[in-house]
Amino acid sequence: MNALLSVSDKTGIVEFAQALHALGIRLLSTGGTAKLLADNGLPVTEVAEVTQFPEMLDGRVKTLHPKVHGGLLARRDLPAHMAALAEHGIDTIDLLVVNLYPFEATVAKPGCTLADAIENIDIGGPAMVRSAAKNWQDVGVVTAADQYPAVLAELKASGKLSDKLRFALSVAAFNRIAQYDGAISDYLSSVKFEEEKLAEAYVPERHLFPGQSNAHFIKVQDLRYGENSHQQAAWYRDLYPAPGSIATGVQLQGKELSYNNIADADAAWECVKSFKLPACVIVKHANPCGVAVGTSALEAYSKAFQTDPTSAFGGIIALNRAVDGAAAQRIAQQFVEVLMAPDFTPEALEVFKAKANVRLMKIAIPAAAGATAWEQGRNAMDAKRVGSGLLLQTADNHELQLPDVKVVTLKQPTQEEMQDLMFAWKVAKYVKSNAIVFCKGGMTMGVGAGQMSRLDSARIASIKAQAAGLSLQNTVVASDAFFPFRDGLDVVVDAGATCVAQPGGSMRDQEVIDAANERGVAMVFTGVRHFRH
Ligand code: 93A
Repeated sequence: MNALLSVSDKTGIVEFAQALHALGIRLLSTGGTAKLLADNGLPVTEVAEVTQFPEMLDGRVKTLHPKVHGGLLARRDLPAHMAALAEHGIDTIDLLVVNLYPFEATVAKPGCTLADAIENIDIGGPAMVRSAAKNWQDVGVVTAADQYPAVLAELKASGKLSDKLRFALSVAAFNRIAQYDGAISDYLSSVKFEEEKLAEAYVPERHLFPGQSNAHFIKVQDLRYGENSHQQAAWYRDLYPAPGSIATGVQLQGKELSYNNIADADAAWECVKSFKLPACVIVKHANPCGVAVGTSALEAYSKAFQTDPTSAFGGIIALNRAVDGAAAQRIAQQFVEVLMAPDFTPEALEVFKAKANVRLMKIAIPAAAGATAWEQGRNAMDAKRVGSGLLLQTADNHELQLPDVKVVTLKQPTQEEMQDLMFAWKVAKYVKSNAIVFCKGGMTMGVGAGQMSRLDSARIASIKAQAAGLSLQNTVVASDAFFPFRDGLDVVVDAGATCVAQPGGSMRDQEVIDAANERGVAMVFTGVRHFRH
């Protein structure tokens, strides 16, 4: 059996090659890899010796030779193929171990020039990987160090690789090539071609325009079904997932995530990430049914749960602080589908061991202020499928700042009310329109979501508060879009709100301001709208 080893990342390659050698496998290798193996006392044949052709053009042409590709591509079951190999003195290559020039790492480095990037486009490596992966029935193709143990295990057990493993390796190989080519196309597409600047370091503006960058998706997993059981589904992530986005999460335990789990988890996670204080968001059917901040994970959860315990049943829960034993014990008292947090203490994990179905997701909280939107874990773009088309927009990443809030009534909000208004406004951004969100003391008191009429959202919020045994007296309220008439304002004031936040901008703003003054409540304009459909 012949193995060809040609790796840029040489982690673990010596040990792997030693094990192959011990199994009687002949080692072929390229310049740098061959030298490392020889330095470690392994008998290795240089590819140049096999091809009878020296590596040339600074290594650009090392393995691009019929003696290599013939050995990889020949079908062992076809006598004509084997006769051709014999005629040209070509040996089969049965195991290919390749990892590619580090293109992604190179372009991620500050100071990388276009020339550096180009030099790190591997040609011969992917060519061999494709040859071997195409001929998976006869060749095992290893493209990552974490595949070494599985390959060795089978070779040691039976002296060959199973069909199943060779096929899995082939799929992994083509995935890797797609990812690699995606990275190259992504980088090059973002280069603004200015001849005089080509030698300068170029930091590509990634993640801005779909079609131009980050337009490559990698499958995370197939899903059992889609929104409903008769729909097929899969989960894809961006080639460069934003740190702290749910695509970067790790599932620690529990049943497989479903399509709806992932969509709701995303809604909960995006919302909880927006708070600096310990916060908890409980989502049902894409809407928060309880959001709160507190002094700890336990307090934030307990408050969030109070908003709407009925809806919280089977909810998706996100916390922006580690879940400790106390919080875990309290959360475990309710039926929970998914629980997300940046970490779980060993005590918390112990609590959920007894609830093996609960899906625990660990996701990092990304960088905060000062970082780019992407570094803060937010998508730059939003997409929605319509008919046979696609609607694209930059994501709603607007964050309201206190100085941008304009008080428009005679009555000023108190400091406490202002804090609650800012909290309510943040929550309203994550509630489907029309959104009406009553809050007090850093927790939601009533959420009206997804109604065709703003009045109905206000009424529903009030009915739900009542059902949860909460009083809306002296609450603040946020409305995701302006009140077109005074009636919406009247409904929320009748319900008990003393302070209202809305974007403003209606033709009848004055009528609504007059109404607020007449009713003796404070009102602020935010100047931004947060429709979410
Ligand atoms: O420059 S290449 O595109 N041309 C080739 O013919 C070739 N063959 C292997 N790059 C090529 N490789 C790559 O060299 C492999 O994919 C691997 O990443 C690297 C290993 O080189 P060395 O063994 O000299 O360290």
